[in-house]
Amino acid sequence: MAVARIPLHWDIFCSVVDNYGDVGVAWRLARQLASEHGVAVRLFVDALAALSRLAPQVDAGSDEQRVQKVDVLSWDGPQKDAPRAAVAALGDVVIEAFGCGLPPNYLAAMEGHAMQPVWINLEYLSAEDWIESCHGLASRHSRRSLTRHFFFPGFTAHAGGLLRERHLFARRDAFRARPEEQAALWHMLGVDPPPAEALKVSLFCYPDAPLQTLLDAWANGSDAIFCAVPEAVADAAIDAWLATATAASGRSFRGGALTVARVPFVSQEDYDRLLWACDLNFVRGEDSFVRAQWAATPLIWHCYPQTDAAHVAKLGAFIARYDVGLAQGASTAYAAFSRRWNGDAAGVLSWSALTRVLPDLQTHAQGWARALAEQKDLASNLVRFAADRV
Ligand code: TRH
Repeated sequence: MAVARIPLHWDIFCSVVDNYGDVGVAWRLARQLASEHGVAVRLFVDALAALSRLAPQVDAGSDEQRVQKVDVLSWDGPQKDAPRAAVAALGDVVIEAFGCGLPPNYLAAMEGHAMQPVWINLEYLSAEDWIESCHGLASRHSRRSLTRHFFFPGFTAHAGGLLRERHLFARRDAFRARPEEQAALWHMLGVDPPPAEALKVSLFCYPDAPLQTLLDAWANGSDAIFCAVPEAVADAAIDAWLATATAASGRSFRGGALTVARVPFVSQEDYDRLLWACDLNFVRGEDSFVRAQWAATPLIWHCYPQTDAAHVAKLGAFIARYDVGLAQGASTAYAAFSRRWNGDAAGVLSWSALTRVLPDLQTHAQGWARALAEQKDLASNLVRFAADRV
């Protein structure tokens, strides 16, 4: 049987729409392809300042640089031509992240090439069933003699998988086994390590989350809560709450049973560690949502808000998969809390109901991560998908 050849040169184009998810996924994928699959990766990003927040080694002022085995290049988006050097050597595989479009001269070069690159549109993650029937489909370009393939990340074996590095679980478990590393993380974040009895929470959400209700419930409760909030997250609600709190130590503020720590926005690696250090993670969008699942602890997802409430359907599809095997009480409390957090009036933001089922959710999160990790990861699936088409 012929062995498929792994394509050696990959170009990834990413346009930053808003936030950090697009570039976060593209950067993670680029690094994994380069380090685990040994391929040469050029990552084109039109807003290097966004990338340099999650990857501080990236110089936002440099048009071309090599960071963690990835060639990072700046481009001006799909309306303008790419630098001539980029077009002179095309990738064997071209990933268009989230339908961002490709530069006109790059498209023309692809069309004119005897061995056309495999062109893949990497789509947004969804737990909805319909993605399975669209995953892998090919579509002819309307004007050019080119074919694009649609690749959907997902939670089942019939989709493209999730980004997961080879030794991720081993690194996570080693970190959790070493209290001194956890203490070092808190110090690096500018706060004292939380007391052992406190429930450690990280909070990454969109500004419209009903945070005030939650902060009040935490502050007025009887159990100690330590909540780490990266800077620029939920500023209005956090600032309003901080005005009622007293300064504790470093970046920490206390009010009732709640301590809020305003921590810096850190690199992707350190953000993983923050998720691993916490007992409950509030995450959002796409990439932090996946990372919290790999942390194998309970998570509350704030889905990227869409005007037609499509995010509520997306949330429902995720919960329908996630809660299989959860005890009835835990499933009800989890769904109600998650729905309300995402603006669905059918939900209820009951912290007391959620906190009662946290032990169940903890066990469940471990089983969920283990089962998901039995599937192939997204980068490996992409490599195979491309190899079958070169
Ligand atoms: O930033 P986001 O809201 O991104 C969103 C989603 O991807 C959404 O689907 C998309 O449509 C929209 O962008 C345009 O959330 P997300 O996906 O979790 O991305 C955040 C990235 O930031 C992720 O890679 C983790 C990283 N991060 C850090 O590296 N350090 C930090 O301190 C924090 C809080 C996040």
